[in-house]
Amino acid sequence: MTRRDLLLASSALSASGPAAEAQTRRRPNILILIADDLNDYSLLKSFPGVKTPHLDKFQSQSVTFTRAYCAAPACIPSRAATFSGLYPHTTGAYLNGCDPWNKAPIQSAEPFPALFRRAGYATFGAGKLTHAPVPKALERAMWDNEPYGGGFGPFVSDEERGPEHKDRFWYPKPWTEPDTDFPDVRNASSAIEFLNQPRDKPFLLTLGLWRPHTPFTAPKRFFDLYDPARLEIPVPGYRDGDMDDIPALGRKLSLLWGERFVGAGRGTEAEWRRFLHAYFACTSFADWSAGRVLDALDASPHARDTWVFFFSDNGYHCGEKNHWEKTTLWEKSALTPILVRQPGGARAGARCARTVTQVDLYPTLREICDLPAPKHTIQGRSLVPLLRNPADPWAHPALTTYGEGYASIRDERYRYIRYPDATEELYDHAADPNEWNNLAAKPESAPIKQRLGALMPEKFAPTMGGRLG
Ligand SMILES: [Ca+2]
Ligand SMILES: [Ca+2]
Repeated sequence: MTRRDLLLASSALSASGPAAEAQTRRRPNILILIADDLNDYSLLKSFPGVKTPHLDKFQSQSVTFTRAYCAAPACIPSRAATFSGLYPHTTGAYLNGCDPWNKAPIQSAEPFPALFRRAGYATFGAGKLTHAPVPKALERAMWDNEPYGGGFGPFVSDEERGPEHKDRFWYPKPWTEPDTDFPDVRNASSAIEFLNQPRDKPFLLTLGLWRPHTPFTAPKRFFDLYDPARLEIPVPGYRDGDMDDIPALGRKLSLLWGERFVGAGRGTEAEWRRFLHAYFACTSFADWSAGRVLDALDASPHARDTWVFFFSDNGYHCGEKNHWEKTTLWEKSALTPILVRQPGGARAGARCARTVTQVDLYPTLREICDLPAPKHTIQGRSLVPLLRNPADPWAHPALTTYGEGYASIRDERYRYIRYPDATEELYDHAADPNEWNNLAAKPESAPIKQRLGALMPEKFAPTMGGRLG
């Protein structure tokens, strides 16, 4: 057994080991970096030329879960599921605007930062975390500090946008004012300050970045990394006529957001290039922000005993399936690769192709840090066996939902989608990674649909409310 294996084995062992042993061995630190609306273009190199040098380096040190999916393809329900360890179909937190932390059953759940804190960890949160109001008492149970969010800005002013651009979220601009105009810069600096302090107990540090989410403002140097005239248009996953075999409810999801930037459908080529340019710039900006914190960790006394997790709350369309942003049940919205760097560099650079979800993160963190049982029963499965051996058997397809009765099941080969009116889509990723050919109506698909359909929720909790788009 190598030293790396021993390190990993010791953390896995402690979950079942005697309490006395756990008390004498200091628990590891945890650093969690959450990006907002970052898709797989850079992490899986599915779009050529997106520049993320810091995450590339971090990925070479980490295990990448290449088939990791969000529980819900929008900020608030995705984060509610990740922080609570509960799937949306069991809580009703499906949509943005649903206010999950003030309603049963999530209001009585113990989010993982609160469990860490109760177990004796120092906890520090900054940036975009739950992105929904958390009652003060619960916030105090979660964090030692009062987490500073900061918001989506900076935005381009009304005067500069002009009356023809009403939506301040959809006006890209290379920013020439100071970097500190960006909450991501200020929050990363506060995380770095935290890392540079000596600690007498283990810590959980969670930093939520606001980019690459709109508004597409980023320091100008990140826009300067790209020549919009050279970006690939149409995007690699786009195909004319792709919507022809999609049920009406799927087409309806596709039109959400569409008119905000380019009008329904493709818009013009110039608008498409402008969108991509801005998204790539904001992606490179998020990469730089993550890199600042990772570099600070590696230069700190905590580098050797800290696990690092990186993921985005949801994926992102840039014109694939005539769609912009997230809020669909297709691969582009659901895919959120998870990167995990283990102390000692175990399995550095490995890729795990098993289908996992962000709901699996809570039980994973609990096992790694040997935490006591949370106050509520969490769902998901610990990823520790896959971190030890990325090829370990794992017969758990990933579930993504977006509203009552909207469900998508992904196994290592297929994606099966079912809408509330019983219309369906089925895609074979072995032959069709862009999900262009809906096979649901083919007679030979029946046993596949039956097998995957049996894994969908039998019941959907009543929705907590919110909005589709
Ligand atoms: Ca998001
Ligand atoms: Ca199609």
